[in-house]
Amino acid sequence: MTFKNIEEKVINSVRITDDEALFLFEHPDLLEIGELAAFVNEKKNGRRVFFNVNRHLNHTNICVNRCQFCAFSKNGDEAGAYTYDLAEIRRRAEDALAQGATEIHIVGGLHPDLPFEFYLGMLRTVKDVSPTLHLKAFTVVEIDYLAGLAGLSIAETLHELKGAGLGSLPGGGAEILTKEVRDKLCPEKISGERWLEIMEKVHGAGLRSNATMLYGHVESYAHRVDHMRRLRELQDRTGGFQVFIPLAFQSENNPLGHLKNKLSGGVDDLKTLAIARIYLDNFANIKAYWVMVGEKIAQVSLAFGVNDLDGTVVEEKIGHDAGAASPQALSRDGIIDLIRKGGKIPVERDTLYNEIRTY
Ligand code: V47
Ligand code: SF4
Repeated sequence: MTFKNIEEKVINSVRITDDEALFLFEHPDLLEIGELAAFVNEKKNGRRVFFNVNRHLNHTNICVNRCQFCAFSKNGDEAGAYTYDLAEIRRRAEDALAQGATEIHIVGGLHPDLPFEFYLGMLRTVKDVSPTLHLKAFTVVEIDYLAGLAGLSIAETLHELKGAGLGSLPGGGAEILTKEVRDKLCPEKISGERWLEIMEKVHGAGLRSNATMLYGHVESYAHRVDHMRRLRELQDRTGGFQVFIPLAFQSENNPLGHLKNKLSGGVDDLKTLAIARIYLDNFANIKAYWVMVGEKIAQVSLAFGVNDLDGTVVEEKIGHDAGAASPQALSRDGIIDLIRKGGKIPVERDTLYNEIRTY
């Protein structure tokens, strides 16, 4: 196997194999990989780069799970544990609307006591503030938990949540789908198979979703390829994923911190984004989440196959509790500037990737 063989396949729109993706991860020439990823992206998206104006809302950090990489979750009686009531949710949604947000991104811990009604009430509250706010809410890990709370099937749970205003799902909870990594990272969390099974039902219910991959901890390159293979296979069946988002592990305030993967760093961030663009040929969008990789790597990644920079975010807890050095928020003008200075054309999108405005 040589880089040239892989390049030839990619240029001719032939799907690359798992072994070839692994070869790329081990290939020392970052710029060659980046150039190939940029070629694929240019063919799909030209010079246009998406962003959106959104606000994150983490309704509670109290969680019955103890994922080893998570610095956000707390026990109910621990200092810093919190749960917002519906008045607080309303206030934050009103604030987001006033800032021009088109999306509220809601995820939180698996709270031991909140009833299913609370979650329906939370969605209805945001929709009551404005029916135009798109609700991208709950990882499939939360969907599984809510179904248990409500005593409903996954399909029934999704139906209830949709009725209350759910518009799509974020891509969290995927971590690395491979069992041997998951056993080390998050043994209490649903399995990789269950994550995929629920995601398939989400897509079957007519909801679009995103897909993430948490990297840079205890996994190997082969685990990353295995993770992406499972996503590519599901995408072949459903077409329901909108975007792939690699999440760079932040190592502070969590039990896995001392194991910070020797592979991770700026080069690895760019390589991972570029290989995702090349390998995930059935994903339209590859997102650099500036919160985790920082604004500078996010900007440079636009030359490595990336066409989406997420959004304004406003109040980010999950990465910052774990030591992320990025700011809490970017303004709309700040993202536009980042994209323009990266030599690309900024396009504001809504959550479902409809264009709102080209700048
Ligand atoms: O599933 C938790 C990750 C995820 C850490 O869909 C960590 O548009 C790094 O999924 N270091 C939740 N990552 C966030 C998420 C997300 C973020 C932005 C956009 C979208 C989208 C989804 O955060 C969790 C986990 O993989 N995470 N702890 C950490 N220490
Ligand atoms: Fe809970 Fe999610 Fe943190 Fe795991 S990652 S401990 S499920 S909040």
